[in-house]
Amino acid sequence: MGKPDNDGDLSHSLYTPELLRACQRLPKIELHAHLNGSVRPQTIKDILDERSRAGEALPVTEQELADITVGGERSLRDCFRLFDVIHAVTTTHAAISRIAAEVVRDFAADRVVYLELRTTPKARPEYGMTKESYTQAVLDGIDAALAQLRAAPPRAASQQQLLPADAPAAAAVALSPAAAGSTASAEPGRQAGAGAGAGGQGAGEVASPSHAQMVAASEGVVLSPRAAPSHASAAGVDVAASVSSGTSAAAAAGAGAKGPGTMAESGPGEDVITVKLLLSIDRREDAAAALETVQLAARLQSRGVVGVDLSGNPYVGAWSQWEGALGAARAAGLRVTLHAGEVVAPQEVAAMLAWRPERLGHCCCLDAELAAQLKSSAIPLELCLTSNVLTQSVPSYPEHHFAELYAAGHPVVLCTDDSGVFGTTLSREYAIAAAAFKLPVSALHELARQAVEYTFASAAEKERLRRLVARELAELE
Ligand code: 6MZ
Repeated sequence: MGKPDNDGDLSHSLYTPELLRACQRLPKIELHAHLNGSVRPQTIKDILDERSRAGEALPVTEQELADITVGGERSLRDCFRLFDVIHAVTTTHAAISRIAAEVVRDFAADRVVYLELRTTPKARPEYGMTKESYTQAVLDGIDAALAQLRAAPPRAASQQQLLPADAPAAAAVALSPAAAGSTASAEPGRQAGAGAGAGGQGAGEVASPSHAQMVAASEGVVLSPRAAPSHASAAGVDVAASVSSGTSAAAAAGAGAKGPGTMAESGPGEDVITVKLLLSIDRREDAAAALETVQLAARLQSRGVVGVDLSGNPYVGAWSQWEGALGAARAAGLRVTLHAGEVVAPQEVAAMLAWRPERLGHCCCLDAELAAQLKSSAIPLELCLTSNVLTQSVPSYPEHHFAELYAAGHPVVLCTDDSGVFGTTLSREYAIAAAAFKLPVSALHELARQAVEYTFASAAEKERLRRLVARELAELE
């Protein structure tokens, strides 16, 4: 599991640092990101260190830890074993809040202006955790990150600077799979203090390197210290937080954002990241457990839960198990997205298409008939290039079905899936798409623009996002 390979080099050779930088400047929409799959590898290490210092027996072996931190190509089956390892580490509400806060800040740092994060509520009585308390911890972490981002000084998009590739890499950290097996780490140890109400910060939020940092380091791109918070130290500059203040973080105090999903109606110049939450049903869950998740999602709509996802090991479970719960989600006004066709499963994909979810994820392994049905359905598709290549669901970037669907005009949105596990960022996914499918800058802009239409945001929020994305793109044109 997790054998280092040269995929990082492969994608590296696909795009230039300049292209990556251009993609980092785009205002982007992320619609398919799993919380625990987006965890910073360093955070897993930190949590283990804390538990070790507390004298606890560690739940993972050295090898399993290396699998998380090194990355690289792994089969889908290995991927799901890796998620079990991550879940074995992230057993406290504090850890869950911390991860949620870091993930929000990482996406903001990557200039994501709207994030639909998804996670599987977990009932773990042995840790005093219910599905509800788990989800509250996630929401608390999101709130804490938003509070911190609101407190950061607003910066116009045009002020954000990326230093040239040959600038000194003061903040460079190499934990990335894109660095092909490098284990070097800057071991940043600064306490970042994520702001009021941070459930996860009680344990001390260490400025572990974000995916943006890792990708930037591997590309020789240095995120500008100019954007760093004034308290950042040379030894551990939290570039994630710093760049976020230059992207969507200008949720100026008083913008009125009240938590995830309550992005304020802000005026010109006030750029905020909006975060919504989807609750995932794990394919290992039976009908009753799936319904519990749906009911929880329905209760938490006022806190920014907008939908339900079906995900998990595609070799496990059957569609009939969850259809009832998904129907209840729909009846409660929740939107539904389904992982479909990550492996060959024609009957299931046909049933999913017939059910007509609001969005689908992946759809890698469709035969010609199903592919035609997908196209005629016009159901927007979340596509995760690196995830699909690394898990061998598709043979290579240029052969990814993005090309065919995009050419056919099918609605598609680029997403990261599991930025921690696959060592990627949304900017990097845009750069890979641009290079692999020879997309001009104007096409990237259009992809970013169109993504707004596929969000589960309300009509008013979509309108606001359209304006925000248009304004930021206009600054780049
Ligand atoms: C299907 C996936 C996935 O929910 O604990 N997950 N499900 N296909 C994928 N492609 C690689 N990647 C992640 O995040 C981790 C969980 O998300 C789902 C799996 O159920 C995994 O356990 P949360 O936050």
